[in-house]
Amino acid sequence: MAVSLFATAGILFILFTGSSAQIRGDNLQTCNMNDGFGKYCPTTCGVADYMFRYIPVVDEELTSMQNELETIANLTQGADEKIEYMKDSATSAQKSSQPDPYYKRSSSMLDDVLRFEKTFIAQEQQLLELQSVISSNERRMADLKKMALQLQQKCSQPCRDTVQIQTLTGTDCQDVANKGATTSGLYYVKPAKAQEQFLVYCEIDSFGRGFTVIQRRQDGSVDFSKDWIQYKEGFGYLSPDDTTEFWLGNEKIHLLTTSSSLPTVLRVELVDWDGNKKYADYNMFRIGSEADMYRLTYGYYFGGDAGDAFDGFDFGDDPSDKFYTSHNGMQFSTHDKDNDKYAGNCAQQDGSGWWMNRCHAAHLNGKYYTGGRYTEKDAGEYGFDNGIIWVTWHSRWYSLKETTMKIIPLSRITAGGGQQTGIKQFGGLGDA
Ligand SMILES: [Ca+2]
Repeated sequence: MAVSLFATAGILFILFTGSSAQIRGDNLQTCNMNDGFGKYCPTTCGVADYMFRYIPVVDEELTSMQNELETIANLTQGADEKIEYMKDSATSAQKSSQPDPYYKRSSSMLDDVLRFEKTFIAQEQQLLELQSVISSNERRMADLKKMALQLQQKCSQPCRDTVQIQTLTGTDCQDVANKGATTSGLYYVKPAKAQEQFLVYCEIDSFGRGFTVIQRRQDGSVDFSKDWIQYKEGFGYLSPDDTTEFWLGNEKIHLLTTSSSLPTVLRVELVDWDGNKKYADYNMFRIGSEADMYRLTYGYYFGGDAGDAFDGFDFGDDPSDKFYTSHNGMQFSTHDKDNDKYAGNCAQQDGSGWWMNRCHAAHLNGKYYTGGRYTEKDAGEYGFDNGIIWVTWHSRWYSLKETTMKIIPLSRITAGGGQQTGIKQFGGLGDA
């Protein structure tokens, strides 16, 4: 009896721990950088699917619990009858006032009956408690089912658990475009030096230009305060429709910019909170190897209306400002790997990974500030300018709304009629 009760309690315990872990959403745990690019975080569709998969298991557990309860109920009923029978026979034994042996036996039997009755009452109490636990559990199950149903209704469209990846591949997005790809989206590329292919978002325009996007900010949904390994491998999410934020990863950017002897142009595109768009181009853009701490080098500023923030900026604090905020030749720093030119740790103070000097005039991996303007007080513990900054356009206390960093071979950047075309093309607007 007791054994069977404990077993029931055990099942209940498993059910409870199981269901609470489920509510929290195990899927979230798997949605990290190790999961690789190209996968969405669990969508509501994914959660609904998960819950529906889970319901049959719980149903089964509930059924087996109910069976268990029925067995117990049967046992107690049997015991009930036994007690009645024992009472009856004890009474009849007393009534018959037979000589001692019988009376002794029946009185010790009565003691047994009393003990038995006590246990019985205690067990009945336990049963009641168990039953109330079960019914509250059933209520929770019903709530869960309702929630799952609501979630499913929200997913009126088919769930997109997998991301659409284009079939063409190449050494980079320009190569993919040269092979005939005309649609922006996710492609596998394999630069000459790469051991294996990896996924990138290719922005392909109507001039057949294929930009390989290496950084994207647009809504602050991804935290860019990450460590060395994360910046090395990349983080955030790639999406086929350019709706998500990410850092492609220093290793991949290194491979993309050093596998070919042809010069690569970095195009920086920026959008402020009034919807204004500007850009800056840098020719012969290269990111060194990890041994050289992913050092940034470029040949020269190639133009653009956002200004040359990579060259540093004279903030007016000190004549050396411009020198110490330039970025060409700087190694990459993260909070856990300080390669900057500052006595302190720029990346730690600004909560980002970047080619820090002492510290920056351009800072596109900075903290996302909705609305743009922020102050020393907003900047937390250290109070430095830690927003998304391009200081030749907006001040360091203005954080940009959107940024894109993308690369393309120099030979293709002017396709379609020079820089002006580049501006018009920006943001997917218009044709020449
Ligand atoms: Ca330092």
